[in-house]
Amino acid sequence: MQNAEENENIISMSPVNDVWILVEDSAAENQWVNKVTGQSVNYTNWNAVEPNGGTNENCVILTQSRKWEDYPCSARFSYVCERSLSSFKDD
Ligand SMILES: [Ca+2]
Ligand SMILES: [Ca+2]
Repeated sequence: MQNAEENENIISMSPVNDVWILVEDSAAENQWVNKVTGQSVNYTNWNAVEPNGGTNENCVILTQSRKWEDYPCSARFSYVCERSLSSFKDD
């Protein structure tokens, strides 16, 4: 999850369900990290009252309102996987 465009892309791929995005603050509260890259997130799109879960909610879902909400990591949602285009190429 790098930017607003990617946010939109994920919404368009998953028109029905809320989905996990691989962003967590499980290591340090309110220090949101992209689990794919290991980097701090420089783009966020929190819903109005979010994040509001403190240490009980360390994972992030992308809702149909295009906003992020922190959520307990034990909940079940679909995952969105990021993959670079080169990994789809044939040799
Ligand atoms: Ca948290
Ligand atoms: Ca929350």
